[in-house]
Amino acid sequence: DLGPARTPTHPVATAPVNGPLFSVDGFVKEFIHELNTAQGVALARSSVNDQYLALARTVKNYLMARWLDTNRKTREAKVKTVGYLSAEYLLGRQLGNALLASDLNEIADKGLELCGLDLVTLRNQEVEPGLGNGGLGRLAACFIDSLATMNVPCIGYGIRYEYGIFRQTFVDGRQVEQPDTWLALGSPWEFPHPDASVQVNFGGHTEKYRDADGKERTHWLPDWNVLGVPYNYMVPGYLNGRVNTLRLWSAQATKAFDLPTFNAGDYAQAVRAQTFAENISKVLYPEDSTPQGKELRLQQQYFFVACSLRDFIDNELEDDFDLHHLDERIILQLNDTHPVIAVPELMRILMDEKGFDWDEAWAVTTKCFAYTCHTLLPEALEVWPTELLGRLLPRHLEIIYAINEQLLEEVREAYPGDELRARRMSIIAEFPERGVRMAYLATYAATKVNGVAALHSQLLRDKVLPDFSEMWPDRFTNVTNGVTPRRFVKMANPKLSELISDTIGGGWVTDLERLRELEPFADDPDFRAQFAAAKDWNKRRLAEVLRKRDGIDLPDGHLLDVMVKRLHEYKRQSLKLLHVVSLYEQVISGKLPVDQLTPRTVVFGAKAAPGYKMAKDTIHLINRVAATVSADPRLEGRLKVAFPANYNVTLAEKLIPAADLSEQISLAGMEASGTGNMKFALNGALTIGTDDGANVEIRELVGDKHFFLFGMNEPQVAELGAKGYNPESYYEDNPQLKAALDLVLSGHFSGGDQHLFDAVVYNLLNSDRFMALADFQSYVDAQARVEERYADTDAWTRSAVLNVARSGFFSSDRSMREYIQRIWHTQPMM
Ligand code: NTF
Repeated sequence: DLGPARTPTHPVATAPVNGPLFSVDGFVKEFIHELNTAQGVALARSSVNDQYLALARTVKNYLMARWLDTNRKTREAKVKTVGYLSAEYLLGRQLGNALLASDLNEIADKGLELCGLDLVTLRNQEVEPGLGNGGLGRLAACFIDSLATMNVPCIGYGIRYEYGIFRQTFVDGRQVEQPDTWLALGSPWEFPHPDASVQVNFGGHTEKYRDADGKERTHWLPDWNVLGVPYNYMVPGYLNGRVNTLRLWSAQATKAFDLPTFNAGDYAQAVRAQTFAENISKVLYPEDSTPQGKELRLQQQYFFVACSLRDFIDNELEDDFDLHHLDERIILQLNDTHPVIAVPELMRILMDEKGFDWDEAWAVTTKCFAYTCHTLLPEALEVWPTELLGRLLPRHLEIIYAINEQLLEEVREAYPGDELRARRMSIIAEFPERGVRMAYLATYAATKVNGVAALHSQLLRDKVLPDFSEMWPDRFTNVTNGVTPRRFVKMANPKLSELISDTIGGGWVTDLERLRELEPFADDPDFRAQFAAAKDWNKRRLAEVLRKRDGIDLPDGHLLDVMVKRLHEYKRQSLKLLHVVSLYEQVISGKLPVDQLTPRTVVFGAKAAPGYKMAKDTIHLINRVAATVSADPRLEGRLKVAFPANYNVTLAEKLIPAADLSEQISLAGMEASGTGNMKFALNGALTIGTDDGANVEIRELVGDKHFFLFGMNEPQVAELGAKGYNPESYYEDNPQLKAALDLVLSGHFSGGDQHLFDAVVYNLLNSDRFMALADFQSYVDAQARVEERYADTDAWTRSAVLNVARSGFFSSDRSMREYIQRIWHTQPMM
C-alpha cells in the first residue's frame, strides 16, 4: 500500500533550490525584473496584461529549479514513467494552481500590494487553456496533478491546439460559437523547443524487401510529412517540490514555403503546404461523446501519438537502451480510443525501424499499453474507415490487419467452431462500411482495460465488450474517477478549506479520506453555522461574478440549484427544464400558491457541439424559459432561471462551491462516471440524481438519507426498452407533465410562435431515447423531498456537512493510487 500522497515537507521542500528568494522582497524584485525585462515596461506604464504576464513568469521562475531538478533525478533514477496519452487536457487557469503548489499565495499577495497591485485582478486576467471538451479532458488534468503531488514520474502527452473549445455566446438565446483565442495575449506557461521537433509522416505506400539476414521486412515510403514542435508545461505537485511535465505538440510545415513559387508571384500556393501542416493542431474538435470521423481528426491523433513515442524513445531513454525492456520504463495510458493508433505505431517502430520480429514486437507492445474506456454510448466508439486509414497510414493499416488475424486465430482456438463469435470480435467491422474498431484494437493490445465507475465497468464487461471480457476476464478492471482536491476544494473554496483545516488540520489536501474526521461536527451547531457562512460567502462571490460577467442578478436566500455539464440528450437537461416549466405553470395557472414555492434559482451551464441540432435547440429553449420565468411578476422573484454563457473550468470554480443542489440526472446506464457530481459533493452540495455512473458510489458513501435518488435503475431501463417504450403514454397519463409540455407548445416561451420548439417537444413525445418522460414523476417527487429538507436549515446543513465528510474517496489521488497498484505498477520517487 502506497498510503496517502506524501505529506508536504514545507517549508524546506518549498524553498527554491536556485530560484528567487522565498520572501516578499525576493518576490517583488523578481516581479519587477520580469516586468522590465520580459515585458519591457515600467510598473507605472504597465497594463494589467503586462502585470499578469510578469507575475506568471515570476511564479514560473520559482518552480523552475524544481522542474529541472525533477527531470534530472527522474532520468538518473531510470524508473518507470507514466506516459499519459490524451487528445484533451482541460487545464483551467494555471496561475492560481501554481501559486498554491509553490505556497506563494501570501508572498505574492503582499508583494503585489507593495507594488500597488491586486492579486485577484491579475488572476482574472488569465484566459484558461480550454484544450478539452468536458469530463474526459478535465479528468486528464486532475490525474496529472495527482501524480505530481504523489511524486510519481509522469509525462502528459497531447496536442497544443491553437484554438481550444469554442467560446459560447448567446444571440437571441441561441448558441453562437466564437473562436477561443487563448494564445492571443501571450502564453507565459509554455516552453517551446523547436530544436527538439520531430518529423511525422503520412500517406504514400509500403514496400517489402529482404534485410541482410534474408528476412522479409516492410518499409513505409510516406509522401508527406509535418514537424511536431514540443511545448512543455510545468505540472507542479502540491508543496512537495516535484514538477512533472505536460508536453503538447504543435504542427508545423517541414518547409516554410516554396521560394520559386513565391518568386513567381503565386503567394497563396507558396504557403499552401505550411497552412496545410499547421491545420493539424489548429483547433480542438468540439464533439464530446460523439466523435466525427473526420480525416483531420485522424491526422491529429496520429500526429500527437507519433511525436510522443518518438520523443520518449529518442529523448527520454538512454541512447543504448534495449527496447525489449521498454515496459520497464514506460506504461502508456490510452485516454479513450483517441490515441489508440499508438499501438500499430509502436509495432511499426519496433519492427520496421528496430528490426524486431513480429512476436518480439507484440510481446513488448502488449506490456506497454493500458486502455481506459469513458463511454457506453455505441455512437461514441470510434471506428475509422479502412479506406481513410489506409490512405493516411498505409503501414499502420497493414499492421492492424495482421493484429486482427492473430486475434481471430486466438479466438478460433479458444472457441472452435464459433465463427459468429470470431466475426463479432473482429477488429475490422464490415458494416456500414469497412472500418477499424479502435476500442477492440485497444482491448486486444492492452494489459488492462478499465471503466471509470463501478457500474460503468460492469456494463463495459457485460454489454460493450462481453466477448473480450469472457475470453480475458483478468484484463478488465474498474477505477472510479476522482477529482483533484487542490483545485476544486482548496483553491476554489477558500472559506470551506479554512474551516476544515481549522477543525481537523491541513492534511486532508493530500489525504482526502481524512475529511471523515468532520463527521462528528455535523452535529455541532457552531460548526454548522460556520459551514453555512462559508456557503453564503461563496454565493455572494458567485453573485458578483455573474453580475459582472453576464449581467445576471442572483437573488438572496434562494436554494441554488445547479446543472452544469455538456449539453447532451442522455444527460437530460430537458428533464430539469420540464421541472422548472412545471413549477412555473402551476403558479401561473393558480394550482400552486406562489408562497408555497421554495425560493429557488436554477443555474444551467452547458455547451452544445456546434453540429448537434437537438442540443442547440435545447439551449435555445432553456434561454427562452429563463427569460420568461425570470421576468414574470407572478412568480414574485421566487423562481429564477439563469444560463450564463460559456461554462468553463473558471466558472465552475465559482459555481460549484456556491451550489446547494447538484443535478446529476442522466438516464441510468448512460453516464460513464461523471466528475462534476464529485466536485459538488466535496463542496457541500446535496445531489439529486439517478442510479448512474459514480452517483451510485456517491450515494453509497454519503448515505441514502443525504442523497435524493430518483428514476429507474439500469435493469429497469433495459426492461422498459425491451418491452417497448411509449413516451406519449406518460404525457397522456400525467396531467402535470402534460400541462408543462402544452405550455411550451402553446408558444408561451416563444412570443406566440407555436412551432419554434417542435423539434425538442416532439422528440420527447415521439421518441425520447433517454426516457425523460418516464422519469419525470419520480424526479418531481424527489424535488419535493429536496424542498422539504431545505426548509429545515439545520437538517440541510447537516446533510451537506456529511456529504463533504464522506466524499474523500473521490480524490483523484485515490484514483491514481489504484492505477499505480493494479495497472501501471510504477513507484513514487522519494
Ligand atoms: C466522459 N466521456 C464521460 O461521459 C463521463 O461520464 C466521465 O466522467 C468522463 O468521460 C471522464 O471519465 C467522454 O467524454 C467520452 F468522450 F469518452 F465520451
